[in-house]
Amino acid sequence: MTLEQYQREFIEFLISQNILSFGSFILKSGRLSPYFLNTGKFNTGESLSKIGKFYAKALESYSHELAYDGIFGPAYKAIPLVSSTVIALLETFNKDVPYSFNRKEIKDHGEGGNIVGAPLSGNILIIDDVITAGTSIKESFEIISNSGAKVAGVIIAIDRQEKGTGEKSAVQQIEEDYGVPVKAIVNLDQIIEYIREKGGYDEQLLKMKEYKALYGV
Ligand code: OMP
Repeated sequence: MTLEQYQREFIEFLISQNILSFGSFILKSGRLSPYFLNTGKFNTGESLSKIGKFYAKALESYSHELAYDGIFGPAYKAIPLVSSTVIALLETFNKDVPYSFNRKEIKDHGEGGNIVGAPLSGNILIIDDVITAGTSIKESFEIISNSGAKVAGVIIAIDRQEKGTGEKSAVQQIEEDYGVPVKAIVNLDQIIEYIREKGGYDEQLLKMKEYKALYGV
């Protein structure tokens, strides 16, 4: 398992901000998880600025596999993620990328339409926080294809690498069903590697490994 420097810094940042926490958490799927990613805690200017830079860095490192014309962030949680990522792409990599997000409410007056920001056309990358079973992300695929655009791929913060309904992970299933790459800034194996390298997380490490043995792919 290799960990690039920015990935190490990302995990460090998540832990320091309590965005990645260890304990006992009931997931949407009903599973009891020893760790949880709470991106609702990207709630200051500094943390938002940093998360945008990490997504941008990951997008640059996957650029040979992931080509896109615009980025879509599904409401509500991915709206600040897409906004901070396009700012970071401009400021760090000098790339001015169109972005958009959806409204959850149907708008029947004014400019109309459910998409705010750049019109969806060409190859659109979806940005989101975490995929466990893959339920939430499917809506984004529908929104993009209903607009006549194509999904270029997906970028998320953490790939939990756990089984969906079958033997594959939700990420693997989406890659197979839609034929697009799904990339993460880091995955569960890398988080495990990080806490192993760091030391002092013996109990958490044990629980993460148990969880992986039970639900991992
Ligand atoms: P799926 O829709 O099952 O892919 O789950 C994704 C959603 O699960 C996220 O949008 C969150 O609401 C929630 N979640 C987290 O935010 N962080 C986690 O570490 C795990 C989950 C989860 O419940 O699986």
